[in-house]
Amino acid sequence: MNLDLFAPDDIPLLDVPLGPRAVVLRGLALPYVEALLPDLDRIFTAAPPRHMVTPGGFRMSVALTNCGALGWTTDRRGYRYSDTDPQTGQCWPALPDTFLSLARSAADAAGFSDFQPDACLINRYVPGAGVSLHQDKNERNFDAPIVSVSMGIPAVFLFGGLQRSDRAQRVLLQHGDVAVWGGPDRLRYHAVSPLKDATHPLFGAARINLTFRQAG
Ligand code: MD3
Ligand code: FE
Repeated sequence: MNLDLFAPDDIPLLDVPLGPRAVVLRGLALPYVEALLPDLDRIFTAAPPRHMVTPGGFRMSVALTNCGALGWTTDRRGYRYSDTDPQTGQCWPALPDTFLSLARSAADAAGFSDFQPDACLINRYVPGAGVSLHQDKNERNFDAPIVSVSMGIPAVFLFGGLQRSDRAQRVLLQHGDVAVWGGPDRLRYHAVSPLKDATHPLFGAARINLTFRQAG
């Protein structure tokens, strides 16, 4: 057995098909990361990541922002997509071409041609931050896939089924990994375990996740 293929706690690091239309494409984003950093920086300046509150009143441990025509937000009144940043009343920053070409080549590689995202949710995690089990169901069109790009320190991703109680698979998502989900896997429950302490040469003690959706 090649032990290099396994993380210390036996999480496989190979390309794993997680479902009929769900796959992790290991390292697919690596050639794109350097070129998108200046765009990411501009977005963080115009619309800084912030901790939002769920309808239940919990402050999210993840800080988030958006780029694109629509941005995902939450507050006491609910989850929704909005064409403006509630913090400034301004449009979200545009979806940069560097982001778009990465999202489209990942969708193509997973067999989803003609992916046209209008929303990119940007999550920033620090050690200890995570996201509890949920479905992504605020988008108008469930026919389009979701493309998720992981950068910075690693995270354990939990990939469940269509019922909250379904057993979840664990997948380690590392810098440069891209996950694509669509079709029958589009509404599967998923979560991110609280991150362990770590440091990444480009991102420091942080994980940045870009999630591209067709929301409108
Ligand atoms: C699996 N973010 O923002 S993205 C989210 O790593 C979110 O920041 C996680 O879940 C993160 O909503 C995971 C990957 C993802 C997105 C949508 C999915 C996985 C999915 C929909 C169905 C199944
Ligand atoms: Fe999600």
